[in-house]
Amino acid sequence: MKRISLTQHLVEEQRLHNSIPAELRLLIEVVARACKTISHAVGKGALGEVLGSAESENVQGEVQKKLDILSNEMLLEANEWGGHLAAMASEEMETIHPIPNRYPKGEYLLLFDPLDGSSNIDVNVSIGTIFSVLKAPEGMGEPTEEAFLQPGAKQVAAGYAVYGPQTVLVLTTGAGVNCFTLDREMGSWVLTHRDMKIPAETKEFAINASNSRHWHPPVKRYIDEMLAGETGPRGKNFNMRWIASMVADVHRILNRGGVFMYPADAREPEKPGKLRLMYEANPMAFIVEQAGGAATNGRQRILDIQPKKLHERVAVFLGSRSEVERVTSYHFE
Ligand code: AHM
Ligand code: MG
Repeated sequence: MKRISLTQHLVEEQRLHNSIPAELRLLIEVVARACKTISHAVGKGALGEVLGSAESENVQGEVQKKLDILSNEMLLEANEWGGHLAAMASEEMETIHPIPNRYPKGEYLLLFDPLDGSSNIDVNVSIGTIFSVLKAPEGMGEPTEEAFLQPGAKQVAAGYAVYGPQTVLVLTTGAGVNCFTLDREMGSWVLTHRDMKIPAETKEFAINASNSRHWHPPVKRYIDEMLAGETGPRGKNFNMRWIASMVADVHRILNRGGVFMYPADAREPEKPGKLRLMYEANPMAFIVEQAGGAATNGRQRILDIQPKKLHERVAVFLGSRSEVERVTSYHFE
């Protein structure tokens, strides 16, 4: 197999599509390098004394794990000094993180969920990093939270890493989706899955069924119809998977199709769903659409939503196009 490194791929994409200027390439490479460092820490587990809770909560009121905080620091440190960013924002930080004055500033904004799937950290199940890249608005002086509040359609790049049996990095810059596998001996990212496409049809769905008593009628109907199997209205049997790490569930769907759901439900109407728009739903929606799939909040394309605040939550239905269209249409009946 001829090995194509992440760097070579990014340089060639720039030549082909003119979509990855040098600063953006640097940004992606720095994020990828930080993911390598996180992967190493995750892989050490108990031996690195990195498991368990830190004695703190994040802005969402969730208890932070030691690795949540470590991963956040690794991403901040890696991305501060390169001159490619104006500011960063993270699930683990209440406010934005401007680039310190001692470093030059660039034109990009980086958002991330440093370690997604926190409940899986201590039990050796796949977890990952999700990131989203926006351009800072023209003429922006000191970066503010408002600068980040752009619809997902404005993303110039998005990606995620999965720390699982293999460490992989999935990336889009708006010209399809490619996957790189970390060669752990060489320490390099190697292109292993080119132009990934999600099958339009599927027989697999992912949802946390323990919340079913809170679901709204369109979601209940959609799931009930699938559970009814061959003799029900769908006329076929469905299979269910739930890893509780969005990165791992989305990665499965990117490889073999499926539909992933974290709906809003009858609890806390001011908090639609669990997942966050800016650094979970938007980057995943960008990737899924670039792979031929679809992503909505049940009523609207996720990438069209105008964010109102940095840590805003959103309902998520994403994956195989025909299933996302079906469950979305049920919301209008
Ligand atoms: P996190 O960012 O705090 O890890 O939360 C997000 C995760 C997603 O990765 C996953 O899909 C979901 O939460 C799992 O939720 P649940 O605990 O309801 O299974
Ligand atoms: Mg998360």
